[in-house]
Amino acid sequence: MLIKIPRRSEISAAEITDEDVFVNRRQFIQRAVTLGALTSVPGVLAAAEPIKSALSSTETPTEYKHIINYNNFYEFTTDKRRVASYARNFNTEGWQVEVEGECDKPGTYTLEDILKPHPIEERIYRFRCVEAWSMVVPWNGFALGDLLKRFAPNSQAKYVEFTTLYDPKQMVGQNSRSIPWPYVEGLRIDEAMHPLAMMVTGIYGKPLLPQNGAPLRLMTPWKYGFKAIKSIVKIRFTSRQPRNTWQILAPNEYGFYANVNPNVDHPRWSQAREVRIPGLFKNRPTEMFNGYADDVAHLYAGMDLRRNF
Ligand SMILES: Nc1nc2c(c(=O)[nH]1)N[C@H]1C(S)=C(S)[C@@H](COP(=O)(O)O)O[C@H]1N2
Ligand SMILES: [Mo]
Repeated sequence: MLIKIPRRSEISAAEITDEDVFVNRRQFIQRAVTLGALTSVPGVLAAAEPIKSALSSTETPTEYKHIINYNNFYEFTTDKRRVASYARNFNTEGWQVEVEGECDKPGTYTLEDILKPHPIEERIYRFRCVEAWSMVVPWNGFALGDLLKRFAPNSQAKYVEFTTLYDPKQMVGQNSRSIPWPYVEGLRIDEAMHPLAMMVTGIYGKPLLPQNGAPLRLMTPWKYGFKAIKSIVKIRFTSRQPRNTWQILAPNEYGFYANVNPNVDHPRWSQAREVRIPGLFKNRPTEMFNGYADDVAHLYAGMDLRRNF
C-alpha cells in the first residue's frame, strides 16, 4: 500500500464546511426537543436524525470535507485526492447483495431489504489506516451483527467474507491488474457479531458518497482501515478463514486480523505513531486496538498478536 503524507497546500484550503451545517442542525433539533417543539421540526429532518450511540468517541470529528476528499478506494484510483472525482458518477441504483454459504437464509437481497428493519445510529469512531493516518468519523448505520443474524448463519459459519462490486466500466481502477479484483475482506464470526462492528450507510447524517463506499460498507474501528470494505455486493458465511485482498498481495505485510497495534510495525514503516488528518506530523501515539482494547481485547485472548497480525 502506498503512503503519501499530505502537503499543507493541498489540505488546508479554506472552504465552508458541511460540518458546520451538521453541528448547527443538531443543535437546532436538540433545542426543538428541549422546548417540546418537535412537531415544528419538518418531518424529513426529524426522521433523518440518527440515534446517538453510547459507543461514540467524545473526540472532535474530522471535518466532512477531509472525510470525503482523502480516500483509499483503489477501484477508482490510488490517488487519495482524486478518488472523489473518479467516483462522482458511480451508479448504485438497483443495488443488490448476494448472501451465500453457511446460513439458512441465503439469497439475493435488494438494498431496501437489507436496510429496512434497522434504525440508523450515529457512531463517532476513531478510524486508523494502516498507512499511519487517522480520522474521527461520525458514521451512520447499524450493528453488523443485527444484519447477519437475519440470514441465520449455521454452526459451520466460523467466518464471514465480504466482496466489493466488480464493474470496470464504472470503477476504472479495476482495469489495472495491480490487484486481483474484486476486493475481498473477512472477519471471524465473533468479530463480526461484536457490537462495535458496523454496517455504514452514511456520514454526518448524509447518505454515503461513492468515494466512501456507497451504498454499504463495513466499519471495524479497532482494525486497520483496509478491513473496512466498501460498496459490498456479497456476504458469504464460511467455515474457512477467507483470504483478504491485501493478504493475497503481500502476506508478510497485511494479515487477516489487521488489529491496530502500536507494537507490531509494518515491514516498511513504524506503527507506533500516527498523523490525525489534516495534520502534518505523526505526533499521536497509536493506541492498542485503536483505543478499543477494553471492548475487543477478549476476542484475542491467548493469541500471539505478532503472529496473528
Ligand atoms: N473495496 C475497497 N474497500 C476499501 C478500500 C479499497 O481500496 N477498496 N480501501 C480501504 C482502505 S486502505 C481504507 S484506509 C479505507 C478508507 O476509507 P475512506 O476512504 O472512507 O476513509 O477503505 C478501505 N476499504
Ligand atoms: Mo487504509
